[in-house]
Amino acid sequence: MQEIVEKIDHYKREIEAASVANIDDVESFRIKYLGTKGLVKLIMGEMKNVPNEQKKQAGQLLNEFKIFVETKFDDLKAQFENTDTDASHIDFSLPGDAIAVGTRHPLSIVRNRIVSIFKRLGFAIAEGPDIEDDWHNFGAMNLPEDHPARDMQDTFYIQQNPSWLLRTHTSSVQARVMETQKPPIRVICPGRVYRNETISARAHCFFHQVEGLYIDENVSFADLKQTLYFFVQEMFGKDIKVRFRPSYFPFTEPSAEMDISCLICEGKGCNVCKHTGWVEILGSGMVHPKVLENFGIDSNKYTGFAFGMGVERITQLKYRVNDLRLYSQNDVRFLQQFTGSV
Ligand code: 2NL
Repeated sequence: MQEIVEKIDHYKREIEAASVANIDDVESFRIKYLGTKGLVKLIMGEMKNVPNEQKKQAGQLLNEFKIFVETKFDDLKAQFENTDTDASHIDFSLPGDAIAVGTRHPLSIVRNRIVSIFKRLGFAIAEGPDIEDDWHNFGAMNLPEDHPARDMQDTFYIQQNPSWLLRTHTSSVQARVMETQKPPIRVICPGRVYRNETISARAHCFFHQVEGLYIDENVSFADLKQTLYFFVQEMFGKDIKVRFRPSYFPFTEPSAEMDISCLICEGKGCNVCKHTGWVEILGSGMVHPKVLENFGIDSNKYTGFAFGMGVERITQLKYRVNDLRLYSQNDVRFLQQFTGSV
């Protein structure tokens, strides 16, 4: 017992005098006195040699000693903790770190512009799933069983019998609109579509489309022409000229492709318009009566027009992007060129 008392006295003096120069010294102090093999533990180990009747007193002494060491440790540590609350030396007038602001993707910029033009004409926006069943993508659109677009080579099948596939156009979204709404219908459907193509500058396995559909009584081809003419004037400027060429789509009859006068050479002839003065920008037509009937819409009462355009194509004409792969490579040197565009 006497031995412990002396030891504690001795170390108390040593600890009282202890000083530290840095945080490493504080850690050495902790290890020396409070560590698992430290002095406090060592003296505790000696308790077993103290006679039973003195154990209580020795225990108390030891406890006080332990608290004494811990208090000293806390004091030493506090010397190195930042207790500086004086902000007078901080210059609040210094400029902050600039936040790197991203840019909108060119396809988003162009899609938003297309959509906002049609919104002003009273079109609502509709969206739908990228993964579709055969009916919404093909069947309802009057694409016959043996149509090449249904080919495994032409699109991505997730499952067969029954077919689940990646949609090849956003007509599937319009199919869902016709399924759930009654005419008059006036919707615009932006979205990503897929084709099983080998990737090159001019082809990709996915691209972006905006399709439109307008069904009501007395909707005519004149409405189609004027609506699309208004659209290209808003998109490319009032001086734009348009022409319609007869075409074929299984879901429209009659069908037409719309060309605009070449923006690059103003119709004089260049390699963008292949020296014709015209560039194709979209496909369109009067909705095939069979498509209307597929959704229980009376084709004697109602008519409609529909169109579809590739957002990449419009972006290429607006921003002269000549390689489709740039749109999905995420190269900031490309994307940063659209800074400030909304
Ligand atoms: C193109 C051509 C087109 C349509 C899409 C359509 C939708 C319904 C009914 C009838 Cl619900 N037609 N869409 C019509 C004609 C052309 O797209 O070249 N797209 C990139």
